[in-house]
Amino acid sequence: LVAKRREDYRAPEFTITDIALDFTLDPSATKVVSELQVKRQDNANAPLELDGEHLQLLEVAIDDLPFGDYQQTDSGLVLNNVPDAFTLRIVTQVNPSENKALEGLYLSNGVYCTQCEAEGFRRITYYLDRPDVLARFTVKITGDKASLPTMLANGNPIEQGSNTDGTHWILWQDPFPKPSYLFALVAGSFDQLTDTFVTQSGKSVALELFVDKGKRQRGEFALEALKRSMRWDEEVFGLEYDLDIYMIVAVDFFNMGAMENKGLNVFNSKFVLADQASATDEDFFNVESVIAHEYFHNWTGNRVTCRDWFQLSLKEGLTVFRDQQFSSDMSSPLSNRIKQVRVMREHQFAEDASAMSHPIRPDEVIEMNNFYTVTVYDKGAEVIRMMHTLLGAEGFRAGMDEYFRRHDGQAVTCDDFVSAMQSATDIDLTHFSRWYSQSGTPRVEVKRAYDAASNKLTVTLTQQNLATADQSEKHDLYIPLQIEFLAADGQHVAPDSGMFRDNLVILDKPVTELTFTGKGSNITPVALGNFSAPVKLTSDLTPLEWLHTFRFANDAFSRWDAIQQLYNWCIEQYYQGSPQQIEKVIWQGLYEAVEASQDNPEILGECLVVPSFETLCQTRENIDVHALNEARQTFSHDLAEFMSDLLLVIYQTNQSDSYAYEPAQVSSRRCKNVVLTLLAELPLAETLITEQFSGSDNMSDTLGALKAAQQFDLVLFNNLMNEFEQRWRDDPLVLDKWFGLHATCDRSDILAQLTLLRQHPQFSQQNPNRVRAVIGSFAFYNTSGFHADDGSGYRFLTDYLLELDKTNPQVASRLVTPLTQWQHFAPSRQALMRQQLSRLLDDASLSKDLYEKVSKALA
Ligand code: BAL
Ligand code: ZN
Repeated sequence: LVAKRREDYRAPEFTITDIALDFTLDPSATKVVSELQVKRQDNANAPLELDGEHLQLLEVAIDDLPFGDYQQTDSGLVLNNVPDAFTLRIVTQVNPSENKALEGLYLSNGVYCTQCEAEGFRRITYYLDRPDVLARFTVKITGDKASLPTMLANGNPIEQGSNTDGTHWILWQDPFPKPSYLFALVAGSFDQLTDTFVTQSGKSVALELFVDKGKRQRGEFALEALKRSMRWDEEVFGLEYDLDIYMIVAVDFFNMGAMENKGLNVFNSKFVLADQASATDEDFFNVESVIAHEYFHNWTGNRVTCRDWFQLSLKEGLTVFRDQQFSSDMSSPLSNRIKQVRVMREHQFAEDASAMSHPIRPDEVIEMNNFYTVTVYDKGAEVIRMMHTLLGAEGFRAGMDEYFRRHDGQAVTCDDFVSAMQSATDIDLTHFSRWYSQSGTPRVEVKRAYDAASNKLTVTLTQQNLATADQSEKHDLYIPLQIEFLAADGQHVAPDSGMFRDNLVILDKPVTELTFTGKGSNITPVALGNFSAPVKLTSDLTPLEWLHTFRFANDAFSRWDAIQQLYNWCIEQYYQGSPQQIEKVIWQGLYEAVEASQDNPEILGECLVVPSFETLCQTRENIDVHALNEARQTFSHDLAEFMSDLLLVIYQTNQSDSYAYEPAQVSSRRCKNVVLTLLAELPLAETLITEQFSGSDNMSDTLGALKAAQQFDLVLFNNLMNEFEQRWRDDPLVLDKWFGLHATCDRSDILAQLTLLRQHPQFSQQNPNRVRAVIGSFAFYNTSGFHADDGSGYRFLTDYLLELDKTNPQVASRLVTPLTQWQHFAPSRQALMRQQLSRLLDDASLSKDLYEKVSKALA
């Protein structure tokens, strides 16, 4: 298998200006007639090489005459001796019901739907399936009138009619030229929600949301979220919607979260359906943010798209940043920022430390689906955020305006984006743009040295960029570091010079020094405010200084982070077998920090979450998994015990009367449930858990009780889980939460439990949500079970992936991730994990998705 390289990009030899598609839908034999207007782009006599996979070719004609001078290959169709401009007609047949990979055209619970990004269109018809070929699409769909009353494609419906054989047809036209990955078709029977949005220029847009029959009420929140997104993009970026109709369809079988097809988003139903009884606050949040994300793609992705797939972060990093800003405006900046940083520290840092390390703009790809990663998305968004920090909100907006002015309607590169941003700032972004080409997580160290003779304190900020699996040579990066300095009395002090702006210093060389003259030695640097750069920070702060930071820092994120650093330090003392190093004054300090925050459930709810096992792994090497996991748990237990009286008070004061999804309630509920999980370390929690479970009027509290019960004791957990199953057994989306809780339970017979879960009537290997809920939850989050000392957890995952890979390689390749991230663990464990990776590689029919990740992980 050969990797494609970014540097090998060549402009296409032909382009397609128009495509007319004609679908006759049939579950096992859908006929696709495609009529293309093709134009040669260069003068050479090159053949036309079209992409195509899993297609049955029925007919080829050029300018209405049958054409036979072609070869079919594994990956497409090569047409020789074609004219410079011509009409190409290709007829193919596909089998949607057999398509279990869920790419191209497939059936989701009886609904025809498509997924074409990145390279799924080639499973529908032969085409130049690359993002830099933009064509106007016209789509005719014919299907059974009774079972497929709704038939949708991109753009506007322009004509429809009925046939005498019980079928009907509809013609859709999308006036905006687009790449094939943005094509969509949906046909089925739905409940429909409709609304209207009037744009800032007064245009009326019809909004239509399609959900499974009987789920209409669960779609209401998503529709409201869509309207909020549309308004926000107008207000913040001046961007208005461009078609007369915007459609969203929720389907049950979907590999990704959602897809931004022009005018016709297709969503995983998990990110559309939400109501008080069935959805947690987190579900509501996710629905709103994914709805916004896909909507924002209409400009950042669709109007301006990617030249090639190596540029994926051009649209994804930028659109994630935009949805993050939106969510932050809709709810709370602090909890949003913490959520984003948790993703970076738990998952992105892990990816960068693994064999899959890649820059946000990758250089080499075997299977593009493997690069829809936390690096391209979330680190990509962090890079955009740094530009926002450097340019300021106004400068950033000016740069965005210029980006659209230059590139609307084009397929462009990350360099084009940076160049547009450059036009809006005096800061030279050349050095900064290395963030696009360099992989790995920079380390930044903060150290202090005091010279008593001159009464001068020097704060040294060192950046270090270590080799990664994909790149041995590294360069210094341009790192905007938000920083504040606290004196012993909590007052802020400023260095003699060297700041770029108030509270912002630029690290653009290996070592940067800041000095304080005449201010004594007792100054606490509070670095990485608001997580201003995606780096790992180490510093010489003492535990008491972390508490000092919590008390006095201005930046709310830094206050939260100080507590996290202190927890990390405490857990390390347990891990080293010397918890007595944690003096009474530190326990007391933590108690007082919590006590002082009682009227702020938002920060309290965040501060009372102990760093996850995965986060703890990112700053350690040669890890003894069970010792670290136990250290974390014992610390949590001792923390809960030390402040149990206070936790009880907090639990009682954060009870709300009736449910509403609004920021104050969400914070308070989260705080209450975080406290309940901590209290679950103690015997007194049983009554609280059972009472919360039976009295709950919403899914957040119900799930909070179940999570606490999982922590508390297996008997209670099983009882409540059985009750929950009875209530929700016919609701697969809700039951996914139940599957996930079972799969993450710390119990010795976990593999037997997983086998039972796989036999559950609601489990289906064809449905990615179910697979992720059971297998994904186990592999990613069941530390004790997945990392069992005998390697049985690794073997279980491997057995499963060998099976799943035959039908859905994309999902299999996502789930292999924890097995490939062995780098931080002790050598004996690495060997066990690699043993299972070798079993995967031994499979001669392994998909290229899995091959790419597994072969790298074994290299
Ligand atoms: N473009 C794939 C799904 C998403 O990021 O919106
Ligand atoms: Zn996206």
